[in-house]
Amino acid sequence: MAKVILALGSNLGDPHRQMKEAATFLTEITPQSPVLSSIYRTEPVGPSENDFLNAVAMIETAMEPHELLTRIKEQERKQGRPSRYPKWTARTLDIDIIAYDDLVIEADNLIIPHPEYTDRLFVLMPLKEVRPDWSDPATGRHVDTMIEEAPGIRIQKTNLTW
Ligand code: PH2
Ligand code: MG
Ligand code: MG
Repeated sequence: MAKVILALGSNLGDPHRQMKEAATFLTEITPQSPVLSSIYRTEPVGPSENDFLNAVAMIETAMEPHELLTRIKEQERKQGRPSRYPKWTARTLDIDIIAYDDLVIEADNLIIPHPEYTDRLFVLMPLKEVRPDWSDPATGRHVDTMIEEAPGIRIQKTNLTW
């Protein structure tokens, strides 16, 4: 079984409901319950107007990375996200594979670890909750260092429940 870190985000179509549906999906594809961070309200990075809800989940899965990606894309579509989608626009649900064990891969459609999470507080803060000991498998940088060096955004832990 591989330990996989996923980042969840939504800023369209009742984001709290979208996040809860995503968590239900994760329980369906894994034998053990996912470990979930708190839900954060975050300032959009990029041109999107609405605040996001963001969180991190850690799952254990026997699925290979590409198979997992296919299941995730299916779920994003089920939750109302068109399959072709301009980068950066508002979205009902985005699930990104941040890391898969300590694998480092660069395929056309899948780069692991995720190439952009290292300077995104909306991933790093919830990641620190779930894995306070986290170091990036590609660079070895500790999550605390990445948090210190990431550009500041408005980010707030909420009391929203899963
Ligand atoms: N996702 C993006 C672009 N910008 N900003 C926030 N706050 N949260 C996100 O999840 C997010 C974003 C692209 O996937
Ligand atoms: Mg994505
Ligand atoms: Mg994303």
